[in-house]
Amino acid sequence: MYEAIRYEERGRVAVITLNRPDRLNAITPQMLTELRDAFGRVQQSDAVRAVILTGEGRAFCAGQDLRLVEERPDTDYRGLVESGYNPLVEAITSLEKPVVAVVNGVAAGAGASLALACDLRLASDRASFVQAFVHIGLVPDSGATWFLPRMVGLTKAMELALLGEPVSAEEALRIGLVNRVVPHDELAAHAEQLAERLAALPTRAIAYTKRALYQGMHASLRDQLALEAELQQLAGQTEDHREGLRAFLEKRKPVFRGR
Ligand code: T3D
Repeated sequence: MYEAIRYEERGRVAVITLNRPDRLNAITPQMLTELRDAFGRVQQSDAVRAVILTGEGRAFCAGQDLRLVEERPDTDYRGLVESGYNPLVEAITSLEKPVVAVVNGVAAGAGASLALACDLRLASDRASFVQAFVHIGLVPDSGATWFLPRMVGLTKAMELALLGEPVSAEEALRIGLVNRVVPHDELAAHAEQLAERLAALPTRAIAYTKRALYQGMHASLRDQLALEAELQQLAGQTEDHREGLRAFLEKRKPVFRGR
């Protein structure tokens, strides 16, 4: 069905794999279309309750395919970013299921941005992050200028964006760019475990929590308090909330169904 990515559903977990390993999974227009489609499928599916985004081969993603940029006659960069990358970033952040970037290798340019747009980042100890844009005279895009300062602070974000130096997995963990770093050979097992754990959570509450946290990045305290009340009202009507309460009172583990 797809060519530039692979899409699999492993029980409650969808695994989306960037699949151009010979080009370090560099992004093409086709890959963007397929990714948007895949995240749309996940959103529609009742069965899928967590997503892994990862790369085939030695890289996570090297960003925009620069060979295509060189070849293409189109100089409408605004249009390309607005219609290609931006909807994908929004599809990930607004997805009502948790998304884990399983960063198996280098994540550069918009490839790094895709990882930043995910809700959690689990990195191999061989992973690295490069704000590569400056090396080709471009501006960090696909949300990088929004995510970076919020994740690592303005001082570090400025350094990463201006100098474009690679950040090792260990350094990424230290500065708050990733959540966890694991030995490369154990990455797949850790990814599966984490995604399974997320898939077993109360999915509606997770969706509302994502929304609250993202909106909170640019809301006043008053607006945020109002939003929390509104979302709590929604969460309070879910089956999973009732199950969580029952399980607590019955001193057993809850079995959430994502409803
Ligand atoms: O245009 C628009 O629409 C605007 C949007 C822009 C969004 C962006 O993402 S701009 C940023 C684009 N990405 C980059 O600038 C990163 C370019 N790549 C690199 O800096 C390095 O390749 C890496 C740091 C990612 C990895 O370095 P390394 O030493 O591990 O690998 P390498 O030897 O450089 O690359 C291996 C191969 O992959 C090589 O091909 P070859 O020589 O074996 O045939 C290289 O050309 C190819 N490759 C790597 N990155 C890209 C790529 N081919 C096409 N596009 C790439 N982005």
